[in-house]
Amino acid sequence: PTGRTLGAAGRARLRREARRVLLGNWTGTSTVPSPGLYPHQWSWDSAFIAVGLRHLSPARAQRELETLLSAQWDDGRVPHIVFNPRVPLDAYFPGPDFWRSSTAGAGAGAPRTAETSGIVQPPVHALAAWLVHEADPAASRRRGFLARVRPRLAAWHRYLADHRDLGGGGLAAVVHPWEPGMDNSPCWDGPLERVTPAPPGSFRRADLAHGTAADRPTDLDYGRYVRLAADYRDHGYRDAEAPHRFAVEDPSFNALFIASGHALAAICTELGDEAEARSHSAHAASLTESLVRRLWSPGAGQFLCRDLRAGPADGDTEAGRAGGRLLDVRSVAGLLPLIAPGLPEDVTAALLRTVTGEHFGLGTKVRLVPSYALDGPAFDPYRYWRGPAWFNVNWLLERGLRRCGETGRADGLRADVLDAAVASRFAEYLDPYSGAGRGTRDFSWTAALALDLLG
Ligand code: 9YW
Repeated sequence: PTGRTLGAAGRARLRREARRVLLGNWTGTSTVPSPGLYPHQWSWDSAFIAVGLRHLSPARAQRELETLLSAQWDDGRVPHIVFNPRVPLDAYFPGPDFWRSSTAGAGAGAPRTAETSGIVQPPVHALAAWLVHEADPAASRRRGFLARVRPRLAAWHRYLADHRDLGGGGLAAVVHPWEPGMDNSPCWDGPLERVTPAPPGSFRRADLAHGTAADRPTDLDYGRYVRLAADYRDHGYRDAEAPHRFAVEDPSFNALFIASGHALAAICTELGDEAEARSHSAHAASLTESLVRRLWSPGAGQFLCRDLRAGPADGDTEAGRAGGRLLDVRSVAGLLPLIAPGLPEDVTAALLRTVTGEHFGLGTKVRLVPSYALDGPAFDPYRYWRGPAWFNVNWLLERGLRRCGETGRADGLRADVLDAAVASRFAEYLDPYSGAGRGTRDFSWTAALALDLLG
């Protein structure tokens, strides 16, 4: 692959700079997303980081994932943050003194020795483990990498299947806006209206010391995030008992679950366990079927989120049967199922039209795909997941396009991601129109995924 504007020297520089970022953000056992803003280990960040680290050091990439998985709870959940005990308590909010996993989460099997959050992030880990293995299969076999992570990955997927099918239709639901990893997506505006925010004086945001307020979620968003997390904690992080006032089926979370299910099947095949491989493939296929049945909107030409706590819209008998209500909000999350094998052909064709059409504008209006429709009423080119383009999302779309045989478009997107990564000094996210970097710089997954796209 060659960058549109990056020559050999540019590529070498990108490789050198990405390496500098990843080595700089390495703590000895894992990588922080950003030393100032996010000074601990984040779950899906680590999966994306491992995908890039495999090009520098497959052993380090393995370590990244193993460190995260070693903080897995007995019920199988992989927490969204693993706290570094050497980092001061007030460096990040909400920190270990808020989540109190080792005590509040004891009933759900939280680790005793590590402090973690109690919510999860998208299950990208089996996909990452498989890609890490593929980078150097001989070294992976020598270290018994897949054999070590396989039971933990299987338990993680089992947690999602057994504890998170809150709608009863076969998909995994998210119970907090931080879980799908797209914190302040306009998709959550409706569901969050039902949540009484925690009083503003009851917590102190640490993010504003590092980020511009206009680029970050609002105080009202934070009040609601805190309330939902505190309610979960106060019910011992037990899904059967927690009120889960926020419960949404998100297409991107489930698409990653599907892609990781297929990866877990490949891992089992590699380990010679064909029976387990078949059961993971069958589960991934049934998730795909549920995804289409419950979240596909032919009218929108994309997948939508289903709000499980909303009543059906008038006359919407299909939604009534499925439970809850589809949210009429165009987030990029609804395009990410392009990475999932086995979608019906008409669904894939419609997704490809939507990604390049007026709402997302790939190749016409923008170079990188925005997080939310350019013409949506809540669009804001600066504010986090309400418009800016993110590198992990675009990396996933590049894979999706390539998987669908859209080689030209995938090559173009790849080139644009690489250019934007260099030009923005590995920004956390970008203004989708101007390509100007926003948020923090030297952001780990931006560096890692650029490295991966360099090949
Ligand atoms: C926060 C670490 C995380 C990402 C999320 C992103 C943000 C945490 O940062 O959430 O404090 O807002 O939304 O996807 O994993 O990079």
